[in-house]
Amino acid sequence: MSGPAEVERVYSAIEESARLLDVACSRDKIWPILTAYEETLAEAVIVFSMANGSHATELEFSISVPSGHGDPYGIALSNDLTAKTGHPVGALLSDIQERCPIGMYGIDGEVTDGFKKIYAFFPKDDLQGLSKLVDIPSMPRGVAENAGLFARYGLDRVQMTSVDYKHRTANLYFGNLSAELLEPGTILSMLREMGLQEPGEQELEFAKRSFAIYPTLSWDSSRIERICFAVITTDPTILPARSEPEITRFSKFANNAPYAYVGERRTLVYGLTLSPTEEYYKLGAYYQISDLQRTLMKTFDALKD
Ligand code: GPP
Ligand code: MG
Repeated sequence: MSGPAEVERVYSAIEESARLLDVACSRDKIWPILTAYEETLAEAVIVFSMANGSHATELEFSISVPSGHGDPYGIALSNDLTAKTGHPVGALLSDIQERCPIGMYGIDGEVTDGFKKIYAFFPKDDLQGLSKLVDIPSMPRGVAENAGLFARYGLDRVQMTSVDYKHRTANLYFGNLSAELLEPGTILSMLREMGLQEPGEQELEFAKRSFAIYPTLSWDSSRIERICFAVITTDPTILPARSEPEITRFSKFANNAPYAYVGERRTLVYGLTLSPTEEYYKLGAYYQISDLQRTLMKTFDALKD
């Protein structure tokens, strides 16, 4: 299929996903993003992500971009998806590119509000050490100030980072999590030290299955803004939420979101997110996958009690 036909195909899938959730879909915000990266769509990993609570009115779409495709931030700037800025958020990706090997990129947008983030994935066999990221000049200083805490809990191998140009935040996606860290008591003590909401027993059992944990930091304060525990699965029933309408909404999305890999079960990534004042869930339904998701699924979806 040609680039424009791919844009049409992916846009239709985004629209269908938004309809499932009664989220308004702005063609004017989505189309320019898909067009800017249209050559990558056929082979990309593509995820549609919903959330609850105060985030229920948005749906995000994330699209992987091969590292050889050109600088994704340059493409975003030249297509006016985001404005050039003197804020350090505008320097972070190039600082990372200068110092770290990049296996793949990703871009991310909101269906009502357009371009949001860029991801830099490190190579699968070359996760980056926290200390290397601490030394990056434009990193939020909260990374350095919390580095000791992260390391004490075994959060020291980084799979990828994301730069959120809209909210001016960055995420560090930690992998290689130890079974000890994932024990409910350890998670609770870490969240307490971070000053974040402490979840209940059911949520802690869920968090035990995490394959990645990622804090969000900003340039305004060294406090951790939020942290997310991510669980990969094909099981559409694992959400530990308690409210019926929420369970129904997530279940509708998990069971009906469009996906393009016929003959396999949908790849789902659930996220439990904790901020100082909030606890909420996210669910990413993968529209397109690669062998990486298949491998992760084999490794992590088997880890049920
Ligand atoms: C989730 O971050 C991460 C992804 C959806 C990565 C998948 C990316 C690809 C390009 C395949 P998040 O949405 O939970 O973080 P935030 O809340 O900061 O947006
Ligand atoms: Mg997101």
